[in-house]
Amino acid sequence: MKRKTISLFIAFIMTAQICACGTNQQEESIVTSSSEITEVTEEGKASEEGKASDEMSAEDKGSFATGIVTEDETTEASSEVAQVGEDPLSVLNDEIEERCPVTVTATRNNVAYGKFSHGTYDSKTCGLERGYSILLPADYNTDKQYPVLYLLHGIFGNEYSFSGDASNKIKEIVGNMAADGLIEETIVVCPNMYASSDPKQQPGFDAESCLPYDNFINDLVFDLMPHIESEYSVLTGRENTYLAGFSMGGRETLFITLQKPELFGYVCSISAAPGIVATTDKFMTHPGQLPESEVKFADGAVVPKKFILCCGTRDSVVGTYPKSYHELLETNGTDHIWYEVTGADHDNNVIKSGLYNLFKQIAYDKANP
Ligand code: FER
Repeated sequence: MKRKTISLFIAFIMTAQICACGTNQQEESIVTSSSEITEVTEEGKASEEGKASDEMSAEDKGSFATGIVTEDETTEASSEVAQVGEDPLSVLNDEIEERCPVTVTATRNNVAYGKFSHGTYDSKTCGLERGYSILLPADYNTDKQYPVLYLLHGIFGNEYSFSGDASNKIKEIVGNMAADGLIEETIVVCPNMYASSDPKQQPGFDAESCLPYDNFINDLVFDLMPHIESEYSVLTGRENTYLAGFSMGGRETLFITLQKPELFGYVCSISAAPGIVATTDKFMTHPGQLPESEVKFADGAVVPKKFILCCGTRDSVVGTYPKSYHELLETNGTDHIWYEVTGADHDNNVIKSGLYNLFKQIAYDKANP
């Protein structure tokens, strides 16, 4: 399994570099009107993937967008039934746990999980109608208002990357933690982070192809967040607005948080990709989004209550870049939580862990105001 994953990974890198191939589904996903919401199923996703690219399989693409599948994760994902022995509130503390407990990722018979649907919004930033997936609680009801997590995918991903990958256990983590009374039922919005005004532009490992990712901050703040806040019954303000992302999405999570720290109460940058500061890694030379001295919150800024960065100790894609961001933040005096997931690669184990710890911090703060 591991060997297959590694060879797929190498094959994918070669494919991506040689033909800058098209995995982008933007053209598919931006044709509907802004009010149209359609349900996305796992099967629906699979057929969308099939259309998206002849050159790259869904598994290849998923390796980057939502994480390499590891044996470790497959084993854990096979656990189906929760064994909750204790009252979750009575054991709640604010300690980081490297692994998301199986009781939190398990599918429970007595919990109704949310469903992903798909919507579009008018992106003034890109001059296009753009798509997003949204996980609404099972009993979503406009009489209530819900906190929102914006969750950003990896390179070559799109708004279907998380909704189409059942192994990241997002539905279960949010649903179980809400069912246990730890967190409020929460809406999860998964955007397409490639904010280009040219629908034909493709992501790739070169500076120009990465610019639309860096432009997502504008699309998020000026277009998507106002759309979500007007179309859905959401709680606003930073206490109720969370940001997380994986890899390329982890990098943009870090960038957006440093630029707009007042907008998000809880943040988790998972396995963040290189490029925040100038560097050359095995994929490309990055001009850098910020000088090293600016990898910090501005003096006097309103900042997140919890700002988490994490990464696997065996990350074969971004290596120790997340750790270097932690060290820069520390040098520059910016408060954050840093932890590593022992033995984890660039994979869903770290995604599950990051999301779990993000919600655990939210739960702890809500219980201890
Ligand atoms: C890079 C290394 C990794 C990079 C992006 C990534 C743009 C992203 C990986 C992912 O999203 O999984 O040099 O440059």
